[in-house]
Amino acid sequence: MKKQDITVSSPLLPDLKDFVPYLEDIWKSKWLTNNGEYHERLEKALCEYLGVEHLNLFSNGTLALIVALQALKISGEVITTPYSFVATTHSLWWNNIKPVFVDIEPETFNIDPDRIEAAITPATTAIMPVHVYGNPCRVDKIQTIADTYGLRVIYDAAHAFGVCRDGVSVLNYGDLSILSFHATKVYSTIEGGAIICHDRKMKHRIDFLKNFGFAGETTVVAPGINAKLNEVQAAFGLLSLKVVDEAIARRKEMAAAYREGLENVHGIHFLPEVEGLQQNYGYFPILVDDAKYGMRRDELYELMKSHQIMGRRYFYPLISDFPTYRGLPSATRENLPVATRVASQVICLPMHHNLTEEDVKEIVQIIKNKS
Ligand code: T4K
Repeated sequence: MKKQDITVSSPLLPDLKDFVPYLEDIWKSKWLTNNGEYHERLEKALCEYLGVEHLNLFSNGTLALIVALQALKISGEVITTPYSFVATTHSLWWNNIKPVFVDIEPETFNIDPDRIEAAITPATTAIMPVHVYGNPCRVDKIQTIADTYGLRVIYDAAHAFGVCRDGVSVLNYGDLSILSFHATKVYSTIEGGAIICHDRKMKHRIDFLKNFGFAGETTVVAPGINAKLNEVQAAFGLLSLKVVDEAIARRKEMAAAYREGLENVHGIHFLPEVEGLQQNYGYFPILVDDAKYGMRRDELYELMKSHQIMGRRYFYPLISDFPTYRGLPSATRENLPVATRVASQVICLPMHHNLTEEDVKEIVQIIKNKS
């Protein structure tokens, strides 16, 4: 039999036979979208599961980011990281906001809070950090800076589903956090996302903004957009919630197997396990230090591909290197040395609940043997 690709991610699918009764129910009710019953049930279930007070579902994480900026009326300049998926910075661009890139920390690959103050100008209104790969930013330091300068904080927490430190969800920090429920994520609604906020008034404002600004049949209170999640996807999300813990447990085992297999490979580095952190094991990034490893990152990437192992170079190129952003004064490589190095060395290894011990062994062997 022909070998199948080992993909970087694989969607979490609820049991099809459990989905059928939900679909029958939706068909019978003929209520397909616009804040239906399943939508309401999923918002409640996610609040409970994640340990947050208010959550608005969205049709994807990118629209959640765009609306979060609208909800807080952010303008001018926003300080952010170049080491993320393009959607982070695109959300600023779509709101006519100037991104200001700040370098990342080598320990976490998250924005370096010690460099934020130097990037603040009279036009700065907010900070948009990313909990990259689900590893929490230094939230206390970021909040202290925000409080000192009167700035808002919007976390792109697209990777941070279920991540808790000392039992507290990282989604409870900042003014707003956004999640992505894309098919490639630990938890998914096929496409989807959410904004987490901390008070009912803000929750209502976001409800309006994601539904054209409607606050009643004939009342439009803001220039909103259409970013609603439909009933079929909400039902899929309810069922996925039942299997997500099992999938995370499986990912944890695979991450441990990678750690064990790769710990003594000269020139291959990975992020350490952090005590007190409940992770979701969404990604397993390695850094390839070519001088020590004896092979360049892109050569290893191609070698893996030749074995049908589809790692991904998340996040290369840096956002600041894309044509839209590279002309910005903060986009220079001199301003972003750590992010530039990490982006040139990173490969995210396949990481999902469908991976087998044999898959991990094979990947480790290829990395060890360089052949
Ligand atoms: N902020 C951050 C920090 C993000 O990482 C993202 C999204 C966002 C914001 C925006 O959230 P969304 O608007 O997307 O909700 C993927 C995802 O499309 C994207 O959601 C994600 N981040 C980004 C990191 O990765 P691609 O282009 O790499 O995905 P793709 O289609 O190449 O899929 C990767 C692998 O997954 C495939 O080789 C096979 C497997 N796969 C994929 C899909 C879609 C499946 O097995 N089944 C599938 O249905 O972007």
